[in-house]
Amino acid sequence: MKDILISKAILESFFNKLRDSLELDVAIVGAGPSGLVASYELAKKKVKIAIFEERNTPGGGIWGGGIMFNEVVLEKELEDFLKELDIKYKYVEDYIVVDSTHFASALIYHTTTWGTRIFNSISVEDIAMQNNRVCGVVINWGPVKKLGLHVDPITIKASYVVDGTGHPANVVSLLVKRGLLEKKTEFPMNAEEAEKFVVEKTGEVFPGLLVSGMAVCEVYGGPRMGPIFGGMVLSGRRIAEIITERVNKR
Ligand code: 48H
Repeated sequence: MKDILISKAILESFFNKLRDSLELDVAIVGAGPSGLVASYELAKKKVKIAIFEERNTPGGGIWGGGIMFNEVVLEKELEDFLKELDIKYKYVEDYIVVDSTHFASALIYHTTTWGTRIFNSISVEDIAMQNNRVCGVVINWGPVKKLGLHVDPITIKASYVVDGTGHPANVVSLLVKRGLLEKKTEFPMNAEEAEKFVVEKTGEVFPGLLVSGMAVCEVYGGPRMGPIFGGMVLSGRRIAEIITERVNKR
């Protein structure tokens, strides 16, 4: 029966992929723009990396554009990045505009082409810690979290974990609730300030744990920026720079 061969192909392929991802250089939590860009830059440098995304659709806030008008805006400094990824864009006055479905799918396509594994429908429900350092993520199925089922998770080891979970900073919050870290909360809209803030503050918040994208604003009390995504791209790039420097030093 051919149907059984189809089932076998899926099981073998998925379990090989997951088994091979049990020990990573970098685990990124959340497949939003900052996590996708960080993974793309790191995968190009042959860093062993996986993204865990609790929804079954990687792309985070990109798809929705601005109030569901599916276009996103980027600063003109990002033109070279768009060209590198063969992303189509246009100018409206001084800003670049990109169709959000094209942008999301291009980031997903390029990072996975370079070797990033994206585990969608998998939620990070906790972190692993040793010697006061974050050393991995604790995963479960996204629907298990959504339905509140009592199902124990499994652990993935990672030299670095990136909180790319957007507005709620879900990974950082796991340390905050244990009294291991303090955080502020996101400030009101100011696109110009926010775009600089998010890049400047991107980095390590706790040994082994880095924070990217909107989670940076939540952790350090930075303003939000609405549907402009240059800061998210640059924050992802900054994560890759920091981790590459550390990996090279080792
Ligand atoms: C697995 C998880 C978990 C978890 C959440 O919000 P995102 O798009 O992330 P960023 O920071 O790269 O981009 C932010 C941008 O989209 C945005 O919202 C902007 C610019 N807003 C400005 C404004 O003013 O509003 O994506 C985060 C992803 C999502 O896909 C979540 O499903 C996922 O993380 N996620 N995945 N385990 N515990 N928590």
